[in-house]
Amino acid sequence: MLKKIILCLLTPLLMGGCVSGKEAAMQKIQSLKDAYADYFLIGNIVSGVDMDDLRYNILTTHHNIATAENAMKPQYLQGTKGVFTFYDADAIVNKALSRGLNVHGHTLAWHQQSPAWMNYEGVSREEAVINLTTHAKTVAAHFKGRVVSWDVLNEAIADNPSNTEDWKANLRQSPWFKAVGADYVEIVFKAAREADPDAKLYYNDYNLDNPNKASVVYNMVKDINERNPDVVGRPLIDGVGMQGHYSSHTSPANVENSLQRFISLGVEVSITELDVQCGEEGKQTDAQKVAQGITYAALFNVFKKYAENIGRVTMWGLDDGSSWRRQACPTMFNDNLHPKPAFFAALDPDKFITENGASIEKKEAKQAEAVYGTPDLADAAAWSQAPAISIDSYLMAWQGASGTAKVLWDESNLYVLVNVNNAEMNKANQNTYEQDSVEIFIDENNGKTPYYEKDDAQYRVNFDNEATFNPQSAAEGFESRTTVSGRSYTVSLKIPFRTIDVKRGGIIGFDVQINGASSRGARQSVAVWNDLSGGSYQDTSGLGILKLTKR
Ligand code: 9MR
Repeated sequence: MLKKIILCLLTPLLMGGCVSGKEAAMQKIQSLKDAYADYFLIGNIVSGVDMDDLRYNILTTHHNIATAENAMKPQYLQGTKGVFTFYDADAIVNKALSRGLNVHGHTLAWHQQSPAWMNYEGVSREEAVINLTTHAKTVAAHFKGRVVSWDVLNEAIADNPSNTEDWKANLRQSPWFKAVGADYVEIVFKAAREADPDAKLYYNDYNLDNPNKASVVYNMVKDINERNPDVVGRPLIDGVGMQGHYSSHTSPANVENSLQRFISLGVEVSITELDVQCGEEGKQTDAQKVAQGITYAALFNVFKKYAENIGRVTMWGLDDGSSWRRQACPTMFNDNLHPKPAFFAALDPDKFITENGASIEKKEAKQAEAVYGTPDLADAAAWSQAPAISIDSYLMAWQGASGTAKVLWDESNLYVLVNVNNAEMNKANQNTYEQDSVEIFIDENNGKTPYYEKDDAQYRVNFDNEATFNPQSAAEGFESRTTVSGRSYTVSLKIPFRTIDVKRGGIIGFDVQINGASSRGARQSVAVWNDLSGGSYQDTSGLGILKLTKR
């Protein structure tokens, strides 16, 4: 007991409360920022809650740059037109500086967390430009000399871009875009450069491991910098921020490909909001902790490889308990502020992979059969010869709607019949994937690529027979029907083959997903056949295998 009390007293404050001898020994840990001193800055976020000493000590022990999680967003700095409220943000920034941290500014323009007056529906272009530039210039000037860099513009590109060559066509339909047009991007960067020419100016976005979205950002930065090569002595956009809200299923190869592309533009790249989801309901199994560690390790190995062009790697959350995704335990420290395996993985990736890599088992893809035949979509009996596939592996904790699928094929199309049970029949959510709906994923060449190629597509049909496609061009020749009975519904789909010749049958990558909505219109369950990654909408490597046979 005495020993434990002494240990408690000796355990440095930063370790978070009274711990056992074993834990205390384990916690005499190396500093992450020191381990990466020769590579890049290590960052984390600060919010009001981080201002207490214990958390702040962890922040300064392991990091050398801070981002305000919310305090520097437009809503908090200019909630009322013309009234700038810098008090909280100044307190955060000044404390960070006084404790030897650098500060990164987040964010001058965003479609979220911005006050309604700034870019309301129907605002004139002239007024919107004034609002945008006044905010950007005033805020950048206020923090001049205190921040090293800014996320000038956050999340301006739409999800699932189609024609990636035309970046303007892929801009999010945000209030700024609607009021000003595509040139709002340049306008806000120019305002920031004018107000603080020393700060590095970043474009920041999520899902940039998705090659299609990365291509759009690549084309945007390339175009803007080619047209603005010398704005106060250098190209207008200094850097691309890859947010890095990942999961243990994220492909490090995708992250690396995007990093390479951005670096080839001659800009700096930073990982700006890194977290790795791997857990449910705020809990992680031991296997999940290791799997999460493996992903952190693989990612940090990629970052080390490109360190020359990486400014910083910033984590989005000091600990699971305060993370915006606390249910999925995505950070390196647990709720008690103790380092998790993920921390040690980031600290020494190779060691972690050597010690733990073998324990990650590779799952074999499930296989199923599609029977030759051309059905009438209205006649479910037409699928009676095809074996049923169970769509009942859940991605979320809630075990909601599930079902079975049967597949037929002919020379032109795949025909899928999905029977869903236990559904709420809710389509209130504007996100179509949060409605009661089924999704079919097709990888015609079974290439199992960590991104979508030309032969890959996703088809979603809700219980009310409203269909959405990714890419949109997959809609051509597609047909579907639905019938509803109580809490069950049936979807039959005709999906044309787009890139392959299947005269003699063959093998394709295939999966089915059933999205279960709650009665309040939010996604509450996801059941799949094979791919448990949750990433089949952009990565075909986890799909099951469908054999097109003639009996
Ligand atoms: O972590 C932030 C959370 O506290 C806010 O409620 C949320 C509001 O949208 O924003 C979170 O931070 C986001 C960041 O500013 C931009 N990229 C996505 C982050 C997570 O949502």
